[in-house]
Amino acid sequence: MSDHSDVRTAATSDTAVDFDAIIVGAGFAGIRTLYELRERGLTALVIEAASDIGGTWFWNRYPGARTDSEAWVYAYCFSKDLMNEWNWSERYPSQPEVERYLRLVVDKFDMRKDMMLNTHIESAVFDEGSETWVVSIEGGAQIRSRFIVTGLGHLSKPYRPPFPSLESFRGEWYQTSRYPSEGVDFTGKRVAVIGTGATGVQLTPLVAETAAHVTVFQRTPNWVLPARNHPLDDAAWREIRADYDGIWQKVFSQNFALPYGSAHRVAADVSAQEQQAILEHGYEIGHFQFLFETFDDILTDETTNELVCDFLRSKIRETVKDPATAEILCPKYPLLAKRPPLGHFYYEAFNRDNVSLVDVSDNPLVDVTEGGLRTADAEYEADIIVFATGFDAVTGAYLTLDIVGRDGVHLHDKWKDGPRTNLGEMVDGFPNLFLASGPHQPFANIPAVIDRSVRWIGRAITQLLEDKQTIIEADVDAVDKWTDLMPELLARTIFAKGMGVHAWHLGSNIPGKPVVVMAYHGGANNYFAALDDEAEAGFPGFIRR
Ligand code: N01
Repeated sequence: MSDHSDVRTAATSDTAVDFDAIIVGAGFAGIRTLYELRERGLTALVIEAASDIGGTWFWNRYPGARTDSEAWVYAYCFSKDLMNEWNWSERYPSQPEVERYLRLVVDKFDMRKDMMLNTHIESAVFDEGSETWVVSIEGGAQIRSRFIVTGLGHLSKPYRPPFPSLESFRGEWYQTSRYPSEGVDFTGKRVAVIGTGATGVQLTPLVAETAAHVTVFQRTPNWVLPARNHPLDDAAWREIRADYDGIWQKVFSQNFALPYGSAHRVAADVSAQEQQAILEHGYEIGHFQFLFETFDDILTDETTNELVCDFLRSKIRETVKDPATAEILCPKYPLLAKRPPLGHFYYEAFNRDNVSLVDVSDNPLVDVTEGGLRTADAEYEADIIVFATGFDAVTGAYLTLDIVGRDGVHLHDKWKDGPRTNLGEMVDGFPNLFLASGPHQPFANIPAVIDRSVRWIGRAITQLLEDKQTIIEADVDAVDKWTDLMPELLARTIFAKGMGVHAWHLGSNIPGKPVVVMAYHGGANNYFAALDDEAEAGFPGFIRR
């Protein structure tokens, strides 16, 4: 990494740009963006707050952290060389392996020289006089660029419930999304795990292996699907590589950007007996494949959804030996109202003598005590508390960074009632600011969405430069149209039921956050088509000059 000691001080009046683009964040999106912009002949600098690259895969190093998408498509597809070089070892690789992969990418393409790590951005301000962005970093230095691209991640701003007495806790406490790199020794400890989302579900069985006791505090049960992880041997890789391009084509044609086909049937097409046989077979295959290759109407038809919910409840009751615990683990809301986690023997963990479940749905945790946690009428002792309590998702990271557009408008004011974008790529009044990964993009396999989003950004910039123009900005009418489309699309799916169950994709997991539709629910494939259409039509939803 270069030290970039040439960045100017705040006092400078020089308006020449230091780089064509500044990229915020060195996670999946930032790395992909750097590759794209360099390929298009632009100079770019990636600025990252953490001490190394990886984004979410840098911070979330808790036990059990691994991908929930199949490895071979939770990856980059921009380089054949890279695709041929890297063999993931498992269907769902663990955090250290994903981190190693991202490091390989960065080193292979010699990216560190264009990265500034350990650097906290305080603000990014559009200077109307010079039509450049001025990024101020901690310590007073400023860097100026023509374009700015944010790779902030949907799940990067941690959320922890504001328990007023946390500092009085005599034990240790950790947040999964800021987990210590040296790890935590749970041996012989009484551990309290708060949260049963994808993170808590991955973490709990592993912590239970060494802890004296694990108490899991559950507010809302989740529909945990079996992951069915397995190693990937040479034969598996030969099969993947025999048609890797075909696999990616499938990804870009699928609703959730996953390499699946469809079931070609709805539940009502077959008898009750066949329905159960199909669900049993799908459950054995596991993963989200269960959702897409059993019946095509799970996401849109309430009767089919309830049929599948009944099936999954029967699996929970079959797996968890204590009937009272099984009942607490059974969700009473539709499948897909919240993003379902994948379990690696999660339900089985509750059969261990050293794991217990506390239902805090009606009797919430109110505070931490010196010796543990408490609800209104009970106390629970713990030596270690693990907060697996999720994120101020999608917009959280954007609103923390002070981004100031035309006329001194702050993005956090513009978005105070929820995000407004055109195509999830740009915001009116914020010229030359691109969102590589941001609101109003699909709720889908993230690296694939990033790939298409960044490709679109590259095309938009190239077009601008070819047309000898300097400014591109979202058209306000197009922004209104795209933003209004979000609730319409959501309403056609079961995801809409997430309003009542603290779903992060609607912001309803954060007290006081506006509950709005933060993602595009019209299918990732349709979103990719919309991006292509916009580019091919010459970017009509954007003002250029
Ligand atoms: O966060 P979450 P997460 N008292 O918001 C609970 C991705 N991901 O980090 O449901 C008690 O899902 C909260 O309860 P409730 C994936 O997209 C991917 O687990 O709000 N409990 C919930 O149980 C995922 O969807 C991977 O009622 C409280 C939990 O904390 C997303 O990240 C791995 C509470 C938070 O669950 C977020 O998952 C992990 C309180 N006061 C995550 N406050 C991969 O595999 C909150 N909770 C790649």
